[in-house]
Amino acid sequence: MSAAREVAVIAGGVGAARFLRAMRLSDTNHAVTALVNTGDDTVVNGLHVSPDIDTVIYTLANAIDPERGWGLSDETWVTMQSHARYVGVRPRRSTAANDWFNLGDRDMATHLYRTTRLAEGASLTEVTREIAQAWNVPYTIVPMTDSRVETRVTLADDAISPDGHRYERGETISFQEYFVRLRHAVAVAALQFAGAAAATPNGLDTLAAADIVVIAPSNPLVSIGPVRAMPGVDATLTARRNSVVAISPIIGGAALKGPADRLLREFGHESSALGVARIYADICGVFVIDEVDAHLCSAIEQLGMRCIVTSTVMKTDTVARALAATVIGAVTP
Ligand code: FO1
Repeated sequence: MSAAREVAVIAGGVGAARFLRAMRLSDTNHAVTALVNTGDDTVVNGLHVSPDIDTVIYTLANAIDPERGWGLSDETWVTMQSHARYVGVRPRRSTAANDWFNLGDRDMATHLYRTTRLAEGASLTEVTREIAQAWNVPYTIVPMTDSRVETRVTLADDAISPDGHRYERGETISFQEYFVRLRHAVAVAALQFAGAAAATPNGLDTLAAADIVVIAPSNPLVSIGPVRAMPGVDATLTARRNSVVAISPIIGGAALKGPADRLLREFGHESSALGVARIYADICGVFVIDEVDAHLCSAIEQLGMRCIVTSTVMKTDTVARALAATVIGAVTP
């Protein structure tokens, strides 16, 4: 068992949540702060939803639905199904009775709590702390900012969603419309992190002072990208680059979940661990890749990074625990 360390984890959704759970499984009581992407946040049926924060909290609470990777297990969908009554009377441009972004009945309590507390004047940081406490999460979960930053996606082609909504080429839509309504099965021409340049990032002091910073195996463009788009984040990481460890979310050229591989190609990157390493080369000194990508190690090291090869697919607790130990062990105290 290694000594407890202060660890900051820059986190997106499912991959990050699984890595944070792996940290919990490892034997040592590290003091972990997760700085979580909020570019995916959305308002659904009047409720403020923070998908990545909730995925992290529910996973650490062992309450996540393991198949979907989002929302709660043993969920019911009565409220969702009850929207059907109102769909026919909804004016054309209204977002009422949203029936494509699925909020389970139990999950909805979280969004009701968050929305009410925000309306009472609490910050997203405070509300997130309260929600994490309610779920007995032992780590500090912090939204990347309390300012509003919105990931927006510009479509490269005309598209039609499975529920029949038509989108035009060049149209800019919210991240959740792209991810959920269009099932990220459309070409993307541009990404924007609206509000990021003017946002105040949370946790810059933690990013500077932690013993280790981990960039979780999250989408480098749409999960880690919004965090990096805020002032001071890249500079803080660059200044301590040798103790920043990133885990590749791309394994054997593909993402385990989500559109990371497709987006990398669309934005001119290689869809490989090497392609991700190039994106992180300025801010990160240690890059962890899966065994299937071992042949990429020397090219990654030519970027001036240390490359570590290990099992990164956290299918079993044994693999997860070993990955967490390898990542923490990569930086000497
Ligand atoms: N993902 C889906 O694919 N379909 C959904 O209907 C959906 C609903 C949802 C509700 C709450 C929540 O916290 C997450 C939800 N997600 C859903 C996941 C979410 O869109 C993605 O995890 C992220 O934004 C990408 O990291």
